[in-house]
Amino acid sequence: MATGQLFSRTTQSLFYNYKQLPIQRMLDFDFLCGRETPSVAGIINPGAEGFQKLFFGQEEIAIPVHSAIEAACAAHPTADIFINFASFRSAAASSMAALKQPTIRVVAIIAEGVPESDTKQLIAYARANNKVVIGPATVGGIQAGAFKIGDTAGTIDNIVSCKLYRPGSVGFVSKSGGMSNELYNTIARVTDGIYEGIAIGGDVFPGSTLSDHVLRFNNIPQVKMIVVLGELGGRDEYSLVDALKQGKVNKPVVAWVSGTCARLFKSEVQFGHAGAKSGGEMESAQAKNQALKDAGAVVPTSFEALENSIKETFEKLVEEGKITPVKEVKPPQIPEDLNTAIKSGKVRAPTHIISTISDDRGEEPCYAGVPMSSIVEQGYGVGDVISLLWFKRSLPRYCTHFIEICVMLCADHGPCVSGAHNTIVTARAGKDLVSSLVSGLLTIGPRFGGAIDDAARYFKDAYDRGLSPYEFVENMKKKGIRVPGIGHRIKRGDNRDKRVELLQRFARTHFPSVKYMEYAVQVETYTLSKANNLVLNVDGAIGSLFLDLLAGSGMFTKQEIDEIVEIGYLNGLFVLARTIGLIGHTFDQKRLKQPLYRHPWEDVLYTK
Ligand code: Q5B
Repeated sequence: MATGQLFSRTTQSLFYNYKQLPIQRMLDFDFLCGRETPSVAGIINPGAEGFQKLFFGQEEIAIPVHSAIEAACAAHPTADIFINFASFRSAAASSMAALKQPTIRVVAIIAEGVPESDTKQLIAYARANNKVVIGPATVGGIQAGAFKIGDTAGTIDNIVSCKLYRPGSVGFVSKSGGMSNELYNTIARVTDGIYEGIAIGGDVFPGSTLSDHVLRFNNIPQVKMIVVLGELGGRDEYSLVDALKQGKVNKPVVAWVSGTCARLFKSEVQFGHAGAKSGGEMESAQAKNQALKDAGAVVPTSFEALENSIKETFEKLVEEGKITPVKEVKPPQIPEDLNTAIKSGKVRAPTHIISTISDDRGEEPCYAGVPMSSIVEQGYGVGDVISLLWFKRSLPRYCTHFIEICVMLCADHGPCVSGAHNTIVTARAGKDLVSSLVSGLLTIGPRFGGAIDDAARYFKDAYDRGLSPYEFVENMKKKGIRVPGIGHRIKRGDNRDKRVELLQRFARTHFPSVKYMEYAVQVETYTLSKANNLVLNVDGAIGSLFLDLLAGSGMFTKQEIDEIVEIGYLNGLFVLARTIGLIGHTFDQKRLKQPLYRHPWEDVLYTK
């Protein structure tokens, strides 16, 4: 590997698997460093295409999303870093596909648990083709002030406090991603900061090794000293020992191999990383620290002393005039995300919707405060759910039973009524379920099924004002208004609507009072004296009986009843019920494979 710079201020990457947070963190880092172009040129999200909106400073930018690696590389030929956030199951295959792209130079693999045999193949392919693999099981790496992989260095606050927004003089390589954060901080405290930091990952076979990066740092003129953080297990550190002994590294190296505590345990201990377990003595932290020291690295006596070793090495280089500490710059302020600011109580924002009937933010959705589990466990029915979601309260059982009877009785009335006819015609025109359904629903109105609200309004007004049925009907006639809830196309005085009879019988048995319904019956008696089809129809029966339910249940104030009638809740019962039938008619037509409907000419009066 050797050679030098992996990244620069113009480096761009392709990000595999859409993960909003690490991408946003990369873009925030870009802004902090004053980059002109975002470091993520494209996102690869298998199976998805389009754009993802993300912030670049204060502005939103649209980053192209590609469904395949090949397409992304073709669209962004200058993006040469592949940041792979695939799961351990698909990380190897996607990394190999990326390595095979001529435009990709470096692949960073974040996933832990990639099979070692797969990693070995990736390493072999990368070596043979002069490409670099960072990871697996890594947080990535960073070139201060230039380019950052994914979540490296954590939050923006941490990046600012570690001065990673501008380059320093220290090259740093670590096995551990978590510990690299710690060391970014330490190095920022006692030197002029990081030039580049790489976490190679904690697997037994890392895509690139500690010595690979040390030798590379040795070739980067801006890197004046190198800090290495190894760990027990494996022999990676010995290739660095060899490089030091062979004089391949001419910059000061401060090194520490952590895991010296392993000797305190009686048996072998597996630490956090797959590779972090001491096998033989050679793999112990003590042996590796000693070997590094013998090879010429500055090795402290403990991890606590590492900070001082770094400090002394840096100050010596300054004294010798080999380092002129960089001038401090003030990074720009990254605008805080609204959600974070709200959470911390710094700002408040108006909501755009108000809702009082349901809430799905808790463990389970609630209808008017009643959790789903209670609805199921307490044997609630559709009537109870309607009473919660429409009326925001649990109504007595006879009321919810009445609602359920309304739904059942109005679910369908054959294929010839307006709604079913429209649905059938639409379904036969090849339209889908929702189109067929709404085409039928749209016929519900003042003449068909949607007279319940007006029936309730007019009957209530007439009854409450004490009008006799005669006065009421004749007043309506004078105004030229048909009495809503009265009249039917096929039902007659001698062929009553069975639904009306059933509803009346139920209400007479269970309702405390049926005064509005009795008034409607008196109106019917009068209208029937005018014409035999002017029966109390199903809309009129439901409208008048619901007035009785509202007034008699004791669950509603007068004001609430007026509001329900005024807003017009009750047509909802017909809409809800008839939806069941209209869906049935749609399925029926589809099942019967009925062709396009055309109305017969003979059934139309053509006239001038
Ligand atoms: N006349 C329902 O009319 C219908 C009068 C009236 C005073 C009245 C008509 C009407 C009010 C709206 C209403 C719901 C259009 C009906 C439903 C669901 C359904 C449907 C299904 C299902 C029927 C003949 C004469 C005229 C009119 C007079 C009629 N209605 N006078 N008040 N309400 N009702 N809708 O038969 O002197 O000859 O000029 O608008 O409640 O939709 O099964 O099909 O489940 O699907 O076409 O049950 O009653 O009568 O228009 O020929 O009128 O009676 O003024 O008098 P028709 P028309 P005149 S339930």
